[in-house]
Amino acid sequence: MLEMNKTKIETRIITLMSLLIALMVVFTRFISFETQFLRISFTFIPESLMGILFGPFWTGIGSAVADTVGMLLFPKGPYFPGFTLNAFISGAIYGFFYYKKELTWKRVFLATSLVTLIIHMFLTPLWLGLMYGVDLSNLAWWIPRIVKNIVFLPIQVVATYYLGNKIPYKQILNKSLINLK
Ligand code: FOL
Repeated sequence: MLEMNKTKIETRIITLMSLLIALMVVFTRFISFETQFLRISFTFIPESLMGILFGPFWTGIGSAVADTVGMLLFPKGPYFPGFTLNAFISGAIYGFFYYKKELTWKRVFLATSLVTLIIHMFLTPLWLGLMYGVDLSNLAWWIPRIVKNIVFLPIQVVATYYLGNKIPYKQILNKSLINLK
């Protein structure tokens, strides 16, 4: 009896993770703006939700799976493993900052700034440089990226704060898990 309930809880967790991974694929591949050198997406929404609920390790894994599955099913350009690493690191950062923590403005701003600096302003330009042979000393190339990140950072901070504080999905989830015990 106890074993069956444990299986049921695990099934719900796996189902929820799969749903969030599917949402990441949709947000990255379909509800996004993409050029060869720049992508604007709201993938941080399901990714942060996963971070809140499942922590750094599983969010890193989930984001990397979403990148790989998304590229396999809906290829846009050549597969490059650097972006899978990006997905893992950003997922791990959201999980590290948001799992079992109160989502204060400071905490959300810190996590978002860290992902912006490490992923969007350092690693992604590095991968794009390696992939397409971009000359990264060309300042004109950086302008759209810098503008995107300056505009997007406050949008992401406000959206994440709202997501983490105004929606009682956490209680809903806890209830549905506790009711199984
Ligand atoms: N390889 C893999 N593994 N995944 C990909 O998504 C991928 N995408 C491309 C090529 N190889 C890939 C297509 N090219 C950005 C721009 C172009 C691009 C890939 C990524 C980019 O600017 N990414 C930003 C924003 C990501 C977001 O907001 O979702 C980044 O910082 O990663």
